Amino acid sequence: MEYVLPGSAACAGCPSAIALRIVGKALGENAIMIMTPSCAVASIGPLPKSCYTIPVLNVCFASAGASAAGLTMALDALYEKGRLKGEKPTVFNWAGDGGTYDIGFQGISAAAERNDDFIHFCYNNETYSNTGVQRSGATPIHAATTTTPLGKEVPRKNLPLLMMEHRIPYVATASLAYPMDLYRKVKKAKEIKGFKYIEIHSPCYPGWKFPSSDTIKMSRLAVQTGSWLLWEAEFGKVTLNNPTSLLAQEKIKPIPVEEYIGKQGRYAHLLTSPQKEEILNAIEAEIRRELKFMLGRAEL
Ligand SMILES: Cc1ncc(C[n+]2csc(CCOP(=O)(O)OP(=O)(O)O)c2C)c(N)n1
Ligand code: SF4
Ligand SMILES: [Mg+2]
Repeated sequence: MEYVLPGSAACAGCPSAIALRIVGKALGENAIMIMTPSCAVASIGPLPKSCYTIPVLNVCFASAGASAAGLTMALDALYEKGRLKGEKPTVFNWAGDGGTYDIGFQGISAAAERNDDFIHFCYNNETYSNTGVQRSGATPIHAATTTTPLGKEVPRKNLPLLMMEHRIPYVATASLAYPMDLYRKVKKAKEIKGFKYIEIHSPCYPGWKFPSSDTIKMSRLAVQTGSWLLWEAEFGKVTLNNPTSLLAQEKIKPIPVEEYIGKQGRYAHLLTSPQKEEILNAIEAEIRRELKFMLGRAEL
């Protein structure tokens, strides 16, 4: 099964398209996708060459939580009345970080608290890419965007952790550089009833300014430097996944963060700054703190 056909209007090497292909293979064709405004919507392409192969509902930003909740409940009602038979389709949201962290958060939080039965996927490219690379709540500190031209001054939110604190059955983070880990997590989420949240780190070359052929390389460096952590939580029980687990236990050393940041034009101002060493040290200290914090959560 292919969810994304040739004819997609996405940029070459688009992380959303790559991620959706993997997710599609794990979910199978019995699924219904809801999308909020984003590159994923803009990528659909003009009819008759639209690129997604399953039913898609395109809803407004604020309503991802409510739309998926309504859809999954309507399906449940139809099964209860005997008007539908067979396996219930997997209902899932496909939303960006803007749609998840910021504009859609209220409805997503409400659906999580109700434990509505769907998967919310956030492909996190750390900006509002579709509208010209504005900062989002997921943009990391110091990254330049069109609304933070001198670099963002505050850190990103930790949304996967916030979602876990909704006491939902399943939360996971994933990376395009570890496709089998992503595939396994989606398969697992599909089998669990209730609200599931999966966030996929999605390096986006036009916004981050790296060569379009390096999407996967950048994804891998994010994990190997400890800038993006791989973990999952079932009913609040956290498990760190490799290589994050090995980094957290200090069995392997993180790659210096400059190897990752230095390859992205959005940090160019930082690399020529007189405070460069101080800032890089602070970023690495924060990485060590987060690894320690997540290891502590895993040991609870
Ligand atoms: C309520 C509302 N505000 C703003 C917009 C304009 N808009 C469309 S896509 C987008 C950016 C979405 O960012 P994200 O969810 O991260 O997806 P990406 O573009 O990065 O794929 C914005 C601000 C809109 N469609 N609706
Ligand atoms: S801007 Fe980024 S997320 Fe949007 S289509 Fe291009 S690569 Fe994909
Ligand atoms: Mg985005």
